[in-house]
Amino acid sequence: MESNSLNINWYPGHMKKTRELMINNLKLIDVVVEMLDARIPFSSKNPDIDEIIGDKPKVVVFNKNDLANETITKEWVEYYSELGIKAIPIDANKGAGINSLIKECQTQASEKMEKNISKGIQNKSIRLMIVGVPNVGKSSLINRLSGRKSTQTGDRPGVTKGKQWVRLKGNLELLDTPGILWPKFDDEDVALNLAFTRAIKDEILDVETLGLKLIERLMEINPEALKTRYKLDVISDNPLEVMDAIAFKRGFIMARKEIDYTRTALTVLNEFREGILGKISLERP
Ligand SMILES: Nc1nc2c(ncn2[C@@H]2O[C@H](COP(=O)(O)OP(=O)(O)OP(=O)(O)O)[C@@H](O)[C@H]2O)c(=O)[nH]1
Ligand SMILES: [Mg+2]
Repeated sequence: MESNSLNINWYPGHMKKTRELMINNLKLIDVVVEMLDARIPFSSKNPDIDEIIGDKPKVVVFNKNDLANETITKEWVEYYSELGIKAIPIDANKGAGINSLIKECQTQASEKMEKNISKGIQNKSIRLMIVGVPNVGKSSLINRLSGRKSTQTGDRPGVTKGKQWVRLKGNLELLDTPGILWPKFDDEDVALNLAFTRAIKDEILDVETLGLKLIERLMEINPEALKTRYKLDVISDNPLEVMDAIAFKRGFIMARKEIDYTRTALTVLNEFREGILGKISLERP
């Protein structure tokens, strides 16, 4: 599918290696761009990243904001702002928010640049690194910032030997290998959010159950989206009945009038992921 890293198993040894690589790369970096999914800013945040970054300047981006609820994204920006952290909603595919991101990186690095100048160091560029969980859009942002069509394949932790820097406008340089972070594991809701948005593979649950769980979640946060998209007159308060109703409306019925649950589940999951169900955020601050 989209990428191999969906199949990464985050066993402890791998986490330790990734962490060490990240800490080594960080020594070269002036500003960290921490990428979160605008639909799930809590669930898509790596649990250890703040400790790894330490007091290095950081900018948060809420990516895939084109798929998120605008009002809820504003609440998240506000919430981060109260924590003293600048968060910028972006769409790495289409480029919305990219200029604000570049500006904020320059702002974050200005203290360091002034220090350099006072030490007589001139023209040193600001070095950035993007970090985030799988599938959050790191490569898309790198491509967007660098204006290239594709980043190298094999950009996995431990694979890259020499460091590649990409020149950006405005005195910025970007490490072209992003830091792929492990997601949170401990909480079922978080795991579901990550699976709904494809940060982890579907196989954490069978696809039918995952689809049913998504229907259940949408019934809580946005039943209108389900009603409108699947032309349901009334919506039952039983998720399985809602799933059946969707299957009937779509004609996902097999021989002997059995419901094709796999197809129904995949349809709802895909239509959520592609934004066809609407701009839906799964988490509020
Ligand atoms: N709608 C939407 N899709 C996006 C956006 N950014 C990235 N995507 C899509 O999300 C998927 C993953 O994007 P990548 O850039 O490959 O993500 P990544 O973080 O590099 O993923 P890994 O390399 O697997 O860790 C692709 O299908 C992108 O097209 C965005 O802002 N909006
Ligand atoms: Mg990538």
